[in-house]
Amino acid sequence: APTISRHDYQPYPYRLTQVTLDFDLDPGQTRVQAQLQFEQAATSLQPLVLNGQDLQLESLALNGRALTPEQYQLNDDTLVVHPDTGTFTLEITSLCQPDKNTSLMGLYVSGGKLFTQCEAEGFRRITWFPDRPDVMARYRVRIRANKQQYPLLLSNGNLLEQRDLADGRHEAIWEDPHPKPSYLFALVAGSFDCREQTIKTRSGRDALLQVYSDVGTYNKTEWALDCLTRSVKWDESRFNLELDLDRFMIVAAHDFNMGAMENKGLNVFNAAYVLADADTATDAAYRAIEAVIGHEYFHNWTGNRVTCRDWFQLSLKEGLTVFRDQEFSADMLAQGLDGAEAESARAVKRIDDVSTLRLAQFPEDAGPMAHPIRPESYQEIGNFYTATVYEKGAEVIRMQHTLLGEAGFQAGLAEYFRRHDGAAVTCDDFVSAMESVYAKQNPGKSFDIFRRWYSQAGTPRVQVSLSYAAEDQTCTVTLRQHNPPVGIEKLSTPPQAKPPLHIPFALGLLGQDGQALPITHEGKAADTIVLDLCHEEQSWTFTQIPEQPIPSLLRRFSAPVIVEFDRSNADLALLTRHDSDPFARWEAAQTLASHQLLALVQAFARNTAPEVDPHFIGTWRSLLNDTSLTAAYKARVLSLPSQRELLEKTTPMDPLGVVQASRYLRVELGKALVEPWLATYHANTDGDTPYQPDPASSGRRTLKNLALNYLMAAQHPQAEQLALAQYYDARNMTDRMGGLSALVHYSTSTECGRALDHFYEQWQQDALVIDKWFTLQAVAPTTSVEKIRALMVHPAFSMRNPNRARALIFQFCLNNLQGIHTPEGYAFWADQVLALDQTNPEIAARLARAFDNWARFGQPQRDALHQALEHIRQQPKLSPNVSEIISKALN
Ligand code: B3K
Ligand code: ZN
Repeated sequence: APTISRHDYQPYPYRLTQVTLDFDLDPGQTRVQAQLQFEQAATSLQPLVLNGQDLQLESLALNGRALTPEQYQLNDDTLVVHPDTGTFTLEITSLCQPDKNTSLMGLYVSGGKLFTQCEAEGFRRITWFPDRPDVMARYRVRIRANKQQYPLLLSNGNLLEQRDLADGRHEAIWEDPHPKPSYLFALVAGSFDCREQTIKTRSGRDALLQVYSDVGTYNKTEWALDCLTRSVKWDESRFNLELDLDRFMIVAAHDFNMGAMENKGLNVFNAAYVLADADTATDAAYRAIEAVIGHEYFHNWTGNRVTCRDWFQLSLKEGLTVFRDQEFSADMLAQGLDGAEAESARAVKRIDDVSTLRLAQFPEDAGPMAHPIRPESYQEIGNFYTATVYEKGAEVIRMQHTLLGEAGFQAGLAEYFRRHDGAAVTCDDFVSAMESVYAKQNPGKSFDIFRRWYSQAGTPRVQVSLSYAAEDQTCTVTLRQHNPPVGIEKLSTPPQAKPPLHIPFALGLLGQDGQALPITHEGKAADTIVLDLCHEEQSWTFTQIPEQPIPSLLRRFSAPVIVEFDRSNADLALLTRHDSDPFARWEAAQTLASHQLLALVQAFARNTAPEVDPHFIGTWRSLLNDTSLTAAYKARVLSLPSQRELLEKTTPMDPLGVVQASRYLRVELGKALVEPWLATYHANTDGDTPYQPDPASSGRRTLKNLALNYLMAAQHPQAEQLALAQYYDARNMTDRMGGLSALVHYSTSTECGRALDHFYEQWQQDALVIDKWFTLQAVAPTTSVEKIRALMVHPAFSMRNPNRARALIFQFCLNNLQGIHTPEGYAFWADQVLALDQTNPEIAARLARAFDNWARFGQPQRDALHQALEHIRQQPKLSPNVSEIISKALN
């Protein structure tokens, strides 16, 4: 496939003033009549190039006159027309086949209903069109379909008319008053339950909020509607942004490639991010639903009102909207709290987000797919909905928030909307709006250096050194940044030198007793200061520091960088006990745990006796007994780094050593702390209180389940009984899964299999719960490829359903290190990439990325992975999606 470069952007030579679409829906063959009104935008009349894919052209007319095949060019994926007037109407009739569409892009069938997914380039599967985000138009849509099969016909905007037709058909006419790019178009048809509520927006307008889901699932949409209502309110109160629609709809689909889609006024969601009740959804699912509903709703301003000029600017909307949903979730956790309590509640969210960043984005930024948050080129845009564009993009927004402060950030955002409302713009436009406020706050300063975050890939490393002069009570902190070459940059000789970035580095100092030492910086004294690192190396000297301090570094994770600072485990232990920044405190505990785990990996590699440092156990014990910590926070602090996180820290990567070390340490921590784990387990059991997904009680459940896992790991004589009782007696899915998961991970008895069978019996009608059943087995340490293959022929398994494929195949390939890092494992992975590629290239390409870091493994994994990648590459007819990933991995 050809490579598309950011620098080749050309404006479209025509404006599109009106789009009228007529749909004659039929799953076998849907007819679409499009009427497109164009207006010349370039200085001369140019050929009109439209995109199309898997369409059959029935007829084409220009200004009411039918065109003969000699008058246009119909190519594989474009249709070229030659207008002879500046203003003209093009009428296109085409056919598509929703029930043959397994890619889930464009118009497709799921559960007997019809859905669309258009971002990024799916609209071209619906009709020929200028399918690019900078062509915005008003849409009027008429949908006709069989009334019994499709009683509900939805599209964007307002419902103008609905009436019955002959032959059992009916029609609905929708009009969207807001001009939009084609990627925000949506259509849904089928039979649904609907939960709705009318709310008043801040200016006093009525808005109808609706959640549509499968018939029979009305009882599972209360939380979703509540999340939507809170999202609307929050965007008003925190961001001063009001809903601009009379009607806002969310529809749940069971087959969906991603989490959800922010189509204007008609969000289509993966059902996993809509449906929840106490019996079927875990606390984590409730929080995820809140985050995704928030995210899609917030896109209404950041993405829809102001959209992207081209797909290289994707982070303009995604990074910003992830930042907004992260803040929404944090604010929801901290609701009703203030001071240190609120900060600790927010830190829980920050910890989870930073863990995701390190797990998914840091490796991406160090591997063959490394790209700046604003990529320079791509072959398939579907491959660039990445952790870098989303999560690192959000960090880049967060740094601007840190540099400007909350009020300054809000002023910058207001300026952004003042300048660009209704337009399709670039990341540079966003930074310029923010910079206008920054320059006012900081005369003479600019974002010239900051902007490099948009063009530079790779995770910066920041080396810290600190010197203390007792005689004059000064402390000098030196920060030095490196931006090593990554990805394809490594191929150029000599490797490209990369300039320094603007890194806001938050810092605190602790005395030897753990108390905060205030720092005077820029005329103010504070416990936490933010240093502006803009050069390769900079030093700051602080006065009136009474003793040799222990630094607390990169508080709140103020920049997406790796800190390099050698320090003793004793200092780390002090930070885990006393750091007043809850993020940095967690970080210290994680670093201690990593040191311990890496020592164990080494011991196993050298065949020496594994040893656990008693001080480490002591630190864990004191954290476990610390009554000042909330349960949710405590659960984060006492969770060991995941196996995948640890794997990233081994050089060369040693998956089996990581599995052994992780297991060993969990057993030892379980045994050494049996009493406090048991006490913690019982103290956090909620008894008869009815289930609520609130932060406090869900924090207790997380901690209780963590305790259960440690007890199971230690093979405590009561543990299995506790787990079984918790599983069978549970009155909510969090407890039920907690019990079952502990059994699946640690039990050696036949009770585990019985519980799994019981679970299936109980929940076989509920697809989202059965996904969990597949996942549990996929990640169980005893699960082999053979077992996965057996599960794939289970009647409930289907490769066509992305949730199911993710639950079993992706989970096994990504999170079962022991099972996948075998010769059969790699062959299995390659087979599944190829199988998925036949039906759903977007999903296949995601799985293909599982081992793009193959070159960092030790032997024999490295050669075996290379061979598996080569095997994929040699197949004829790879999709452009998979082909881009594999060729970059093998570069
Ligand atoms: N904007 C969508 C992404 C859909 C892309 C599919 N190829 C989801 C989101 O970020 O809100
Ligand atoms: Zn998004």
